[in-house]
Amino acid sequence: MRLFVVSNRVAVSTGQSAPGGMTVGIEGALRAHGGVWVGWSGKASTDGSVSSRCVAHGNVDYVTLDLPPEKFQGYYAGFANQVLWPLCHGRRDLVAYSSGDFESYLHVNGLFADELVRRLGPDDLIWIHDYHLVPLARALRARGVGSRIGFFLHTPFADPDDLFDLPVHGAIAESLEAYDLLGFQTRGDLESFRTFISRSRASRRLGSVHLTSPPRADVFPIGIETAEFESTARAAQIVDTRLSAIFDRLGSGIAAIISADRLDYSKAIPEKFRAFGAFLELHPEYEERVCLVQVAPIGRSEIPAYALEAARTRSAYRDLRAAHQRAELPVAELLTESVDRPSLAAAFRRSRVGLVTPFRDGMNLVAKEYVAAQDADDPGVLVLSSFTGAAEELSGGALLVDPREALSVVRALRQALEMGIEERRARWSKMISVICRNDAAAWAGNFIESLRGRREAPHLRSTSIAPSRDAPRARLDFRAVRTAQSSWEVQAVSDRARHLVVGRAAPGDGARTAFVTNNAGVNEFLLRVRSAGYTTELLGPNGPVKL
Ligand code: GDG
Repeated sequence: MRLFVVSNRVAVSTGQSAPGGMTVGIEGALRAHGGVWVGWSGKASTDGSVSSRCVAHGNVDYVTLDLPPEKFQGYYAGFANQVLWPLCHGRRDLVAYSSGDFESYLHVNGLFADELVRRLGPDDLIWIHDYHLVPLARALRARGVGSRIGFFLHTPFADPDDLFDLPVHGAIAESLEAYDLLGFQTRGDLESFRTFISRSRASRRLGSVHLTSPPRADVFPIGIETAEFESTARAAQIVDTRLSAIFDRLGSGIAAIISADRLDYSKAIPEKFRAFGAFLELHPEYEERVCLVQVAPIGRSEIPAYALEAARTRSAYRDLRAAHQRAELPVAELLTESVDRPSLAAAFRRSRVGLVTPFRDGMNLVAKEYVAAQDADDPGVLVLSSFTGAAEELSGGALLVDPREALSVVRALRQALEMGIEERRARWSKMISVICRNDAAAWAGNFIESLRGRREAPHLRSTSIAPSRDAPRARLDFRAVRTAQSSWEVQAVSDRARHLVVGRAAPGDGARTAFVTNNAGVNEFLLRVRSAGYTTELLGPNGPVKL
């Protein structure tokens, strides 16, 4: 079996560079199985057709396609980024639908499918990424591909009402239903997906269309390469000259507040500048003691809403600087070009606060990277929008805010800047344990295992129960595997079927609960499980048994 990953862009890796979050998870999975990564090259083809090239690194082939420019516009800048992206981020006001763009979107997905069909073998597994490629499984099925096909949505799932307003909502629903497994960042996204599909099915049933059962779907919150990012942050110098010029001027008495977002209206950068201005007006004692550093690389500038957002961002930045003129250190710095990754990691580590305040975000890897970059002895504080997927995982440690309410950001900034070392450490510990447990490799591994039809993910924790003289047959291997965002399956496998133990655990507030079913050897097992830190409940045939 080979793994085929398909995404709009491909990060062709030479193994030398330090790629970003999603890339690492995907590359790890590709290297583990051997595979192929297919995506757009970033270039237009010259004669209106598709040309592809393949570069091999180790056991991974990177296939990039040049796409015909007249179709690419409608696919990328049209339906993907002026219909699906705004819909998925609650901005139906920015939707610019045209049937021509949708045709181009389907056409380009068909071109991807043609390329894949040329390369696929019968046992290969296909993992498709993100909103650009929703129709790809359907296009593959139409070409006779019977392989397992999974889809992961990096953005939030759109509000079902908004999706239903699209003239092509039926085609979108049928495209989603062509997958064997769909993965989402949060429970809320999964629920929205289910609502959309069940309403769509109900409307299609009215037309007496025969329906099969809905596709499998689950929550797979994306992780980062935590250990690698931590060591980069610890070891790296800020070599980016623009960033180092800023940090060199920050004396020990001045704290940096850092943000890094693509310049996108979903990231609410102008609103962040305004909230920061409000913070300084309400707390003038911080006037000379903090500096907001915003890294915001510009992209998608061919789309009017992005050009407008860049202008709004620059204007809010100018207003902030004009209202808070300082002799030595500017109140804020805005870098609209990309910074190298080690410099960014090192800057995260040197910043007292990570300020991550999008209006809406599928996950937000910057939040996780900021946490991973911190010094365990003296960690900074994460201020995080409640409307990010990351908030679901990091709520135990981050200060959650509503980016539409400047005052909630103001309060959190003050709390962050005044927080003592003990509380900072306690909050950071909660976040880092989540980020370590669900890193990029675990994310990709969980998805792929699930797509292959095996519910158990790679072992994330395990303990072994040795045989004893009293119960020689009670040798049980006990393991906890993560099956979804907040659910663990506790399994114990014995040398005899009657010792099989299966249960569920919800990590919740840290209390771990194992439910076990067993008969012979159960006391030994329970003792061991408890001493491994689990509380236990014995399940009989009719439910829990009192111990
Ligand atoms: C989409 C979803 C979801 C940013 N500036 C620079 C730079 N970055 C890196 C960050 C981070 C990545 O880009 C951005 O990831 P995010 O998750 O924050 O946001 P999106 O780009 O919108 O990503 C999002 C993600 O997919 C994964 O599923 O979390 O919700 O929208 O890694 O560090 N990297 C460098 N220079 C920069 O200037 N090197």
